Amino acid sequence: MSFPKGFLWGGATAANQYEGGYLSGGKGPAVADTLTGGDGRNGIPRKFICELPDGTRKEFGGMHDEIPAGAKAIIDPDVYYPSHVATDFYHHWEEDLELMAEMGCNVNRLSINWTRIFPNGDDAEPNEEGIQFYINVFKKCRELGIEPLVTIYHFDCPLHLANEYDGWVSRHTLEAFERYCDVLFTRFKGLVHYWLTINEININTNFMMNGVHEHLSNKQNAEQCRYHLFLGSAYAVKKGHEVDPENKIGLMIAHGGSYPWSCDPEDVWAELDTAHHFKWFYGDVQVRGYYPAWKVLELQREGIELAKEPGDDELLREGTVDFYSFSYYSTDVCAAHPEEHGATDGNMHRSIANPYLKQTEWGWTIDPLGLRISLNQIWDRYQIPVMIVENGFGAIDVREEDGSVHDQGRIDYMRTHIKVMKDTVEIDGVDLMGYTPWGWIDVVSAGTGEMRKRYGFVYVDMDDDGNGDLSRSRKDSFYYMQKVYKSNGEDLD
Ligand code: P53
Repeated sequence: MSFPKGFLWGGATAANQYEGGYLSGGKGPAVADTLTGGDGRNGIPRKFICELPDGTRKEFGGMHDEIPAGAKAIIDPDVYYPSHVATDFYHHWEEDLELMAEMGCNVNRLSINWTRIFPNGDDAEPNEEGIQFYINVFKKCRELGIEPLVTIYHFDCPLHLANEYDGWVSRHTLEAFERYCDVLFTRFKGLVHYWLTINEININTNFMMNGVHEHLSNKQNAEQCRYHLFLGSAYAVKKGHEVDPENKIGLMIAHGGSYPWSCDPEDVWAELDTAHHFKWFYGDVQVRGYYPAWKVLELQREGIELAKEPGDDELLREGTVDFYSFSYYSTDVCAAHPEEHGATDGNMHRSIANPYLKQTEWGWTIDPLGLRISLNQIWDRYQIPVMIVENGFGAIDVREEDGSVHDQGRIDYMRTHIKVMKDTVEIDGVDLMGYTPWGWIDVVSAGTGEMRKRYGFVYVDMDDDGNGDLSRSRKDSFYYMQKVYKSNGEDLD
């Protein structure tokens, strides 16, 4: 058997990187709107400009620096912010959805901008204009035979909640999120049947993702943030099922495969311990409905006591997900003594170069077989349907005079990964639901804020300084994906 009939083929984006329309139609500012562009290949991070409690201003590096308590991220009118226009789905949505349909997609993973629905995150009433925007988008998707797959929360904490409430550290943010979920499920009922709760819930404890101050020095903050995210996810699952039993609601984890450096049990343990902390913890809580024993013991040892409320434990158990979705880009190597193997500080954590694998220009390993390994591990562990909701090749593209883009590297990346998916379905029997490669159309990079790091099958004319007419053109990979999708994954040559 090859890919089953009805397999979901599509593409993925996130509002904060794609939509633009900053403050249009009643939208409020999100943390993502205060992040500048960076330069990933030259180690220049994205930045936040913050106002400190003493009234002075200071810049902090996006993902890694700690934002001190009381600091508030601000928008400086003289600075360029890539999310404000991004690649302007807000004004190109009809054209873009038609391109998606032309490519043969039957699913569209996109996220809703929380601040388009609630401009401050916790307003008394939702913003009708924002709701209507998404109703139009979903209706158009359905007309085109495309099933929306909606990420409820993708790196877009409302700025008000981040600055005034310490983001997801606060129960107030969780409660605001629950009201946001209520609006989505009731207002989009019948238009949307597939949902993801919290994007990459496992890389989410900093200011950039979740408005958390002191995310490094204060472990209590990080754990409390995680706890609230789990409750938010569980609430979404429970509420979504109540409003419409047809809803299928999944978790979303940055999966990142990992290997031990050697067969030395010390290295094997280092890998398991890393995987437990980096990803399995998050899957275990959201699939099983409770914290694993090792995590409970770890919190006790470290003297961290989560602030809980009555009913929380029940909610976690009742809000377990219908399917496991994840992003997969690359794999890492773990060792008991990473410094002995030339470890460097990677995008999210220390990593060791794998001598068997090539890397992209941004230093991400290219590892198709690692995807088969991950899919099998997830399926073996949880026995619920699995979906790959991000995967792709971030690279510099050159648009020729005639609008064409010859992106053979991306085609090779897609072919090798889809071939492995086929083996996973045909040979391993993994219950794989679908595939939505990241940034099917060019979007702003989350990690670096760049436009030049492109993933799309559709090129968008926009550069790192905001120059470009935003016109769309089909890359060679567009025609390749069209062939793959229209043959239900049979024609991969
Ligand atoms: P970019 C790393 C860093 C930041 C976000 O990443 C990431 C990752 C990798 O897991 O996660 C996802 O744009 C994310 C998307 C993002 C994509 O990876 O830094 O869900 O928002 O664009 C690719 O190349």
